[in-house]
Amino acid sequence: DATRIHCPKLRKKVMTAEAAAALITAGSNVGMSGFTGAGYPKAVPGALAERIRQHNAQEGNKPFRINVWTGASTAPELDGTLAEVDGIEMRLPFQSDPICRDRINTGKMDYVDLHLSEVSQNAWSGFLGKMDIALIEVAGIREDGSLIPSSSLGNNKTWIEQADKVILEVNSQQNAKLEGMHDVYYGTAMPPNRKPIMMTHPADRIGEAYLRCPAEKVIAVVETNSMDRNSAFKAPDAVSIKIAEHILEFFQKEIEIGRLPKNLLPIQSGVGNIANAVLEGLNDGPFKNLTAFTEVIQDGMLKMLKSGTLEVASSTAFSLSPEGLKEFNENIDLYREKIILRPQDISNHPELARRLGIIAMNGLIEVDIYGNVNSTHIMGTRMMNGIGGSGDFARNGYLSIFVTPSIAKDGAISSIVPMVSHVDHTEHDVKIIVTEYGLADLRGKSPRKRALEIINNCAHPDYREQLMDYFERACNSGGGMHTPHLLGEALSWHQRYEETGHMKPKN
Ligand code: 0RQ
Repeated sequence: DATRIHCPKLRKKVMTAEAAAALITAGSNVGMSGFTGAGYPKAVPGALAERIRQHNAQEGNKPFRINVWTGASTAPELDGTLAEVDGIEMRLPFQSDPICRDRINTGKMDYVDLHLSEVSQNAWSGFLGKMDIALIEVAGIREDGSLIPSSSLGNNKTWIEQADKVILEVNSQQNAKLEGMHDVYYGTAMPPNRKPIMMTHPADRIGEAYLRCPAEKVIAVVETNSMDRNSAFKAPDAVSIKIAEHILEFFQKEIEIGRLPKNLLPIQSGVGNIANAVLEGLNDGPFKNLTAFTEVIQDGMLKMLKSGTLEVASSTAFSLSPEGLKEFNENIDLYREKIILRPQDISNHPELARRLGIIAMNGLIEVDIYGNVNSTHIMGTRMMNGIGGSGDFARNGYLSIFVTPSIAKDGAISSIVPMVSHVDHTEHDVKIIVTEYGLADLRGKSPRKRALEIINNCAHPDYREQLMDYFERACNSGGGMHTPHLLGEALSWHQRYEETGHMKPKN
């Protein structure tokens, strides 16, 4: 097998994952690669977890823990394995691992949930403390020591620049033809020295294909050969197909009215089954020459690129199923012309989302009758994943669409509630809500008009009466009429669910 390490200086630093893990000290802030299960380090985190396990067995009173900063979510080989040995003191800025989630929600791990566009700026500002070491997966090392990024870029540029020491994992499973697909922007600066980002189309290239990395910083190089996480998607179900239909119909109308061009505006789509179904629906629809300005490329987007529905996709990472990855690898010559991977501070940049006028489409956990959206917290207290890029795109996009099934947990939970138990996207950031029952267009509507639109168009029929009853009593309560509420009752649905397992009152 031909080596992927072409820099002689760095070839001398090749060692085992165990030897590299031994270079990470307790209490370190470690900046790792990885975004939605793509491009995360595969070997050193596991070796470190084993070292932590052994340490804790001997010196449990002085636990060995590190702080883990990434691009976004990773995989069991990183978050899972380190969380399992209670090796993570603090995690940021996004995760979706079940063990990690359990540690966060039982109070054993601190979690800082951040807008993904803002992480690198926070790091540069010093708001997060000093980064000690970067642990980055790459697809190869060039002769001059520059790095060929792998299946995600995330915060890698920032982590390499900020860390004194860098550990590289060179993964030979990553397709060698990823080389050239990346566009690493080196023009970022901190205020007051910031300049406009000269991008007016998702296809614009404004940076370099490689990550710069001073060879002196590299303290270890580990060779790996394993696949990204690649979880499978469910085939679109009846609910997600309905949601996709409502969105397509809405787009058609907006084009007719002249509020959207025929090829729409750059689309951003979140992760998950519903988002993927919407993309499948778009692919089957009448649209042509679409563009995407997004943070993850999932299977649905590959299909759109292949069929020609989508001309180009700008992203920071892939999030493919095993079949999606196979399709990508088999036809990479086609895809590499149409996909650009950027650092997440660029893929999610508020300036660019606003300038390009993106159409943001993201999932939600619950939305209230006035249009405030909770994307992160179950019953107001338990973390699900994190806000991710949804806030970057929702607030700054031309249209922000939030999609959700009208109910969760077999109907024990209404996704539409009197008041959300946590707010991620305020009423000001939310323009369209879609469930399988219909679409609520909140643009230009006052809170009371929005309530009627959401209850009548989106709520599950089993909950409509209960929602309308709350709304009407709130309106007649003698309280404020701008956003009428019954404050003592606003969160009673959640309280009831916690106590009885159902949001509906018994009988
Ligand atoms: O849990 O599988 O255990 O039953 O939440 O819900 O309906 O499958 O929807 O996969 O699209 O996820 C908001 C979490 C939606 C996601 C969220 C339970 C439900 C199920 C998942 P089970 P669905 P999705 C791009 C943009 C924030 C980040 C973001 C998310 C599970 O979209 O993380 O948008 N968004 N990033 O049963 C209790 C409720 C519930 C509920 C759903 N009201 N109460 N449980 N569930 N609603 C990507 C990145 O940023 C990287």
